[in-house]
Amino acid sequence: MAKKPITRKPSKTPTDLSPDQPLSGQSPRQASPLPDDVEISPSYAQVQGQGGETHQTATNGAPVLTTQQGVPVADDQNSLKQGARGPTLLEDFHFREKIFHFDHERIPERVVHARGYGAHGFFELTESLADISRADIFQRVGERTPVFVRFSTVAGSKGSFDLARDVRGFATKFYTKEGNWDLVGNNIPVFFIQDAIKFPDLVHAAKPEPDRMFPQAQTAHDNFWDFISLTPESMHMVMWIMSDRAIPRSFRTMEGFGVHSFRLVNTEGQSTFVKFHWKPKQGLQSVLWNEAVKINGADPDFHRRDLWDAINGGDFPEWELGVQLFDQAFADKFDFDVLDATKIIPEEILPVRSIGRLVLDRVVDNFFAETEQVAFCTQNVVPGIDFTNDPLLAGRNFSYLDTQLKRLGSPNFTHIPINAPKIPVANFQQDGHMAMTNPKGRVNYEPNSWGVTLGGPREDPVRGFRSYADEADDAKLRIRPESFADHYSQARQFYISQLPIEQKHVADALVFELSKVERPDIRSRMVSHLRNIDENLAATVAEGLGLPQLPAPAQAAVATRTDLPPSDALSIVKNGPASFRGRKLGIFLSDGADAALFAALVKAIDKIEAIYEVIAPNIGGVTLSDGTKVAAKQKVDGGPSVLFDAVALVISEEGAALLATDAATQDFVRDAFGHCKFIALTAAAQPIFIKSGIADDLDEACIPLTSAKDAAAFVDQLGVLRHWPRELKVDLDAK
Ligand code: HDE
Repeated sequence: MAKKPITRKPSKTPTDLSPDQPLSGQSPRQASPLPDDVEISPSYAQVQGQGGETHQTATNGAPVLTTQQGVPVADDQNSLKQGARGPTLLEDFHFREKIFHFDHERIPERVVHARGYGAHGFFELTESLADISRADIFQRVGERTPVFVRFSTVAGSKGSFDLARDVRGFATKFYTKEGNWDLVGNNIPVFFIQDAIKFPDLVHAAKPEPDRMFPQAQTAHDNFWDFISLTPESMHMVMWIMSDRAIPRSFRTMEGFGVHSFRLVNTEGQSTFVKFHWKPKQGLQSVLWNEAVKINGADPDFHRRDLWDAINGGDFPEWELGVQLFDQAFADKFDFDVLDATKIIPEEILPVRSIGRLVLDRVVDNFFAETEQVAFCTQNVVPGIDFTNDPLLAGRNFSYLDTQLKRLGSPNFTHIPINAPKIPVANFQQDGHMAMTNPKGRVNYEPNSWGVTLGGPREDPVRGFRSYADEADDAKLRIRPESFADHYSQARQFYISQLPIEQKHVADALVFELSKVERPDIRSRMVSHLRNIDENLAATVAEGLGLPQLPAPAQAAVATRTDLPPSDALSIVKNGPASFRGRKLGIFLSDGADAALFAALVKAIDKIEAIYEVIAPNIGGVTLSDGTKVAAKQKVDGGPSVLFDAVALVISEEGAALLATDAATQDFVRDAFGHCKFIALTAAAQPIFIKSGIADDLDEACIPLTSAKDAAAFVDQLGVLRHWPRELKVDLDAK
């Protein structure tokens, strides 16, 4: 006799909090709401009615689970079998469709910038550019334009970690009233190469090596440095990626740059060159390399979680859009070329004029639909914004459309909501895979004589986009102009603009990366370039690598200029935040911890609109000295100090006795100390510092917590973020 088939009933998970629920272990603005229905039910499945029809309703009131054809499903747990133990039947169209769809869920990841994270927001014009550009978005002060921004790393694949040492993409799609404008920039204002024809080689060299397919998301390997050491034009970019710009604390604490010189064109057809800048209102902030490595293990999603939490907590990240505007006569004064994407125009020479603000205030509803399918194209410009002859930009204008077809599979990728303009589209393009917005009527060509109502859209010579009438009359050549030949002067300018501690980080990063390079000749060749940038830097790196002797300087097409002055705008530390606002304090509590001190810390943190998270010996939380229960956000070995901008240890004697020998706790304090963070500690926490071997080294940024006043004073200092003098004491490379 056939056995009775086993069916699984949907189980219920209780959603109401137990009455003795402890205090939350994190700032309330960060806490995510509990779902009101966590029942295992069909409600997560596709419930969107096409065109607003009402759903078929199940007996419990939820929408009925259906196939893609809308057929109601009775059993989604068991495939159709001949008898309880099979065979499984081919006629099971529901099972077939479900698996078929699943098998096709993935689309190719981006060939570069695969790992990214996006959010919605708006751009608000604060200063009119009407005299300089006819672009609608730059006309009316106070007007808001919807935007979608995607941040990314470059080299790693989609599942790689966030804190790779890498350039970050900063791509913005402006849904303007005259169509979509995409400003597809990076967090570094220059690029590795001057001509797009070298891009495939650059990317091949940076990605995992093709035979072994490692290392993932790292430039610390032979192929990358081999290519770079043979490409002197990369040297300015190398200074930037070896600086802490390549390990930002958060997307919110990075600058963004359009990199190329673009043009703005006004109603008279006059052109002004422009370089675009995004300046974070949050101030610049990066992490240390040792910290980055550990964050990648503790929370590979550190940057996406940070953006998600900030926006959901109501702390909307904001950037100013700035422009550097100049004309040909100004450009001609430089001995470098403004068409060369390996050069900047220092802000001290041409100040950045702020014309608007970007606010990100809404996370995506669906990662795939929005962040994964968003298709940026540098050639998406609007009337009033135009290209220059930067040869890198020209290559990009070709590449991005191509890549969208590859990834999204159809020329109709513009029909996907995240890519569609928010204004009507009218043309005679038609058909193709997955065409979603289809023209009606008989006429699909022009010119036609069907009249205004039936004949469809027409060109508008006045409103329409007209390319700037740039004149060119030259021979066809494969050649790089002389004006692109100086590869070292601005690299040097960047280096000398850094504070000593930042210069140390550049040297450390070079030593780290080149120490992973197996071939000594490549290491040495890199040092030969550094000699053209700064002799001290070259000597420090050579020593760090243990080179037997300094190689001769690389041959330079143009000798390095040593008269370019330092630029404060290039330092991260000089452009840090005004306060600890929006940053995260980790409060490590133990049972019996002083309730008043904890309350004082929380109060001070709330006052400056920062956030906190409680770390405890276990996730169940702790009971404070006054009997209050506090839930933990992190168990200590899941919440290492690298996740926080500063830490406070409010520990009781009994807590210290329990924790002093715990390896995770010791790592917590040693890392906070080694990473130059501000640390507050109760007297009872001392045994932890003793056992961790740092009790004798505590300095003025390790602040004793005895009273509520101490807690407030500690929080007041946190805007400095790091106690840099400590680094020189804890790092072998500094000795
Ligand atoms: Fe890109 N780049 N790129 N790039 N790029 C892509 O387009 C390319 C360059 C940048 O969040 C690709 O949609 C070439 C500079 C960002 O979706 C591809 C060259 C800058 C993003 C492509 C460059 C960028 C991309 C891959 C050399 C800074 C991510 C997927 C001429 C100004 C956008 C895609 C997003 C993505 C080509 C150089 C920024 C293959 C040929 C310089 C932020 O089309």
